[in-house]
Amino acid sequence: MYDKQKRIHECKARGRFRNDHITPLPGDFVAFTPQKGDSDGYIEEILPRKNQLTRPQVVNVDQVMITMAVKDPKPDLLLIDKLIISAEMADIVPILVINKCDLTNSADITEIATQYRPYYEVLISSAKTGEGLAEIKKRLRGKTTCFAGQSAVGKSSLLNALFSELELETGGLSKKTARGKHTTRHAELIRPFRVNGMVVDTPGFSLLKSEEMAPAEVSRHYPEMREILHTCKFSSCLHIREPKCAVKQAVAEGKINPARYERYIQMVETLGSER
Ligand SMILES: Nc1nc2c(ncn2[C@@H]2O[C@H](COP(=O)(O)OP(=O)(O)O)[C@@H](O)[C@H]2O)c(=O)[nH]1
Ligand SMILES: [Mg+2]
Ligand SMILES: [Zn+2]
Repeated sequence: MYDKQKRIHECKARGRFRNDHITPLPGDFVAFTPQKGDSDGYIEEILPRKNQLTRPQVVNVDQVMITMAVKDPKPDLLLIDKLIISAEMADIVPILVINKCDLTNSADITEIATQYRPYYEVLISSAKTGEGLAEIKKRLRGKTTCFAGQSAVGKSSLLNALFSELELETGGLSKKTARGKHTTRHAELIRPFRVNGMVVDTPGFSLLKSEEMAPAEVSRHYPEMREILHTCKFSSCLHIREPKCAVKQAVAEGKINPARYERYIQMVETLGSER
């Protein structure tokens, strides 16, 4: 735990937490009593959490670096859209990272970036050449950040490149070091900044808790749709087959990206069929 002077205290949880089945988790803010010349302490109270991821167990996540590769693997933009929505539902700011930019020309990158740029921050990187790493690092400082995205997009490689002390497993292989093999199959919590700022490397797929959502709610999580929803003829409009729909109108006028809209329909239809 860090105090106001930003000193570290190694704390134990009071026994009553165990009795109440409360476990302090990475990312918690707590009230604690320092002991023995300030180096130790007891956690007295866990302050309210703004969110909680289940796998990995981490709380108070500020932002998620939703990572994709421009190719190898081909970006799954429906997954990206889902991750954005689950992040926003948990009060986590989504930031998109398009990695492996060394593998292709800028037209491919622009095609993806323009779908998101008006509404979300989009960073472009290469763990191989180091391009864009400084931009990512700047945004990690002082925040609790989770990296998420398809397997093999380069999440662990980015973190290794950002923080030279890390030896995360990449490409399914351990980074070979003098100290031998480092094998980590589960999520890793990393505290790369001396004072605050924590990073969670998740293996492959989204580990954000998926929330229950009614199909009619989906469009509220699209910034490009949100402002015009109230002008649809029907308040229950799903913006797919209904007449006098402001969203369909905006797509026709080129104000909403057609690829994003196509994926919106897929999202609503899968939700509908799961119910
Ligand atoms: N060319 C290129 N390869 C990369 C880049 N980032 C990661 N890789 C490679 O992609 C593979 C998967 O990377 P990894 O970090 O394990 O992905 P993760 O599953 O998202 O953690 C590895 O073979 C990496 O060497 C990059 O920016 N450019
Ligand atoms: Mg990894
Ligand atoms: Zn509509």
